[in-house]
Amino acid sequence: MSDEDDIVLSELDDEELVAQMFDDLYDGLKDEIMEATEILLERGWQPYEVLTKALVGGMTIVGNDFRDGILFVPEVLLAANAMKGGMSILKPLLAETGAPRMGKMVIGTVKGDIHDIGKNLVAMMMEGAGFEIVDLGINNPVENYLEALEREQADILGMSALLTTTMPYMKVVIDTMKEKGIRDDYIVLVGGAPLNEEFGRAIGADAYCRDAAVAVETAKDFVARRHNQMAAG
Ligand code: B12
Repeated sequence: MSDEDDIVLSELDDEELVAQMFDDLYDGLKDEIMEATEILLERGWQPYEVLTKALVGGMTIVGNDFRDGILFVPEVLLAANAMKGGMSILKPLLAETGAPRMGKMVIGTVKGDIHDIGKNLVAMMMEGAGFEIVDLGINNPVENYLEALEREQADILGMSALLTTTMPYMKVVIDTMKEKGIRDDYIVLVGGAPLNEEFGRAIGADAYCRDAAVAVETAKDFVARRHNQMAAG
């Protein structure tokens, strides 16, 4: 038995508990994360504080190590799953307290493509960063995207493709948005292993994101810029 097994979460002070949550998220320990989330709430923490300081804080470390090749997909999925446990407790409370929303993203893998691991990771990391996610799943024709963007009043469209044969379909979606005069109403982010920055630019996306951590940073940047523009006039 390691020392870890002897830790009683409720006996840690707030600072120690948050540090322990960072470790537990990193290790994908869902039960521990849920218990610690409850403890912080009982101690009077606001749900939004628990989300940003404990869960998102921990997930940022996971995201950075994933980006830097220190953590790999299975570990990140476990961490994301642990985080989801904590979020399942906070979600109803956040809805009540009206925590500031980062924005809403519609995300899906394009028509003809069934790869969804990367998309799911992006969705989870974005959710962890405070974005609301509408996940359309795999194999999406242009109509699915357009319908969801309008229905959900989304801010961001995210498209994923893992095949060289399906990535051109992203351009079909963006071109259709242009035809309908709605392209500039949304921030369009694209990703998937075969893509690159040049491709993103060529098809008229706002940005190509090489991984989930970059997706979160990029989305935050664009949303902040949008808010500033709106404030300016
Ligand atoms: C797992 C996998 C599968 C699984 C998919 C399971 C699933 N549920 O997703 C299965 C076995 C089903 C599969 C099927 C096929 N696959 Co496959 N697959 C892979 C593999 C090994 C890993 C992909 C993956 O999940 N990577 C891990 C994730 C985390 O990385 P990621 O997807 O790149 O996502 C990250 C970023 O790209 C970015 N990102 C991704 N999406 C988005 C979206 C947005 C909005 C943003 C901002 C960012 C972003 O962030 C993510 C997280 O950091 C790749 C090899 C590879 N190296 O990519 C081949 C690969 C993609 N597959 C390939 C092929 C050919 C196929 C098949 C056609 C095989 C066949 N003959 O049947 C079928 C396609 C079926 C179809 N119609 O889609 C080829 C594609 C070659 C090409 N040039 O097009 C690859 C490259 C393998 C190879 N070297 O040949 N595959």
